[in-house]
Amino acid sequence: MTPENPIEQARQWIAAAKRVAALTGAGISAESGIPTFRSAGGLWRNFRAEDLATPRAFARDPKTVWEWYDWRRGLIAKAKPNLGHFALAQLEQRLGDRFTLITQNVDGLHNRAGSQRVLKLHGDIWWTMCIACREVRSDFRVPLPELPPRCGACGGMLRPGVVWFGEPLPGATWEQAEEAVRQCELLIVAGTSSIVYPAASLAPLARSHGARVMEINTEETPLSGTADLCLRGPSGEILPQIIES
Ligand code: BJW
Ligand code: ZN
Repeated sequence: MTPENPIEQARQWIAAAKRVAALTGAGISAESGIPTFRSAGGLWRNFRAEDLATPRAFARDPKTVWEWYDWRRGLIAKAKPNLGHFALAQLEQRLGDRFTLITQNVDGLHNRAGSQRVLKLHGDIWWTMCIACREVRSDFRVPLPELPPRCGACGGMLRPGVVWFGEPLPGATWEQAEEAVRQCELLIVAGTSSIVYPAASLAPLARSHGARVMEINTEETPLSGTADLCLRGPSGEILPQIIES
């Protein structure tokens, strides 16, 4: 059932909830000019993003995978957070630790919008990890001087500090995300196709613990049928309307 005024409904739910969690995906950064994974603009040199985001692709051809990440790092470095990112930062300011932001994105735009506590389920594009000594470091250079880059400590090959298909999510981060979702009264799911697991299991987990689930997306997703409220449109327009006091 669609309420008469879904924006007003969403505002009321946010105002009434003691604890709120939000799960974001690539769509929230689309209005910052960053292509999503499964849109037409998600293609790079005719590769599908999903075929590059795998340990197998990296083992076979680390240079090509790094070239894709280097290209994305360049786009992200030039991009600015949009009104959707800022609205969620504002919600954190208002609710403090009664709000948890969980993101699948690796672009760091939530941090740049002012969000202080961000649970990054799929890592961060500005982190590198040495495949030999496992050291994780931040590296903000764009472009990187050498592809693939090498570890300053041991000379081993570095990989992007992100989570690829078939790899486990960072354990502590995932546990905090699950806990926040179990505790919340409202889960806002914005700009994700809701097809990548285990992130996509957070909405059903919220519902099974009695929370309302609100989806914000320009298109229908597998979540739409079970969400309590679907707001159709760009998150950069909708989030400010439902969050601004
Ligand atoms: C807008 C908009 C606007 C556009 N406003 N909206 C069943 C259960 C559990 C697991 C599996 C399962 N079946 C298969 C699996 C395995 C797999 C999986 O889920 N596969 C599916 C594709 C079926 N999952 C995994 O492998 C995960 N690991 C795992 O399960 O480990 C188990 C394990 C345990 C112990 C030991 C070993 C293993 C890992 C998943 C990692 C995903 N990684 C990536 C790459 C990250 C690095 C990088 O960025 O390069 O994460 S893939 C990619 O997809 C990226 C994203 O975070 C993720 C989700 O995509 P997202 O954000 O939803 O983007 P899009 O493009 O799909 O959607 C954008 C949406 O925005 C669209 O809906 C638009 O309409 C919308 N939109 N503009 C609002 N302005
Ligand atoms: Zn090393």
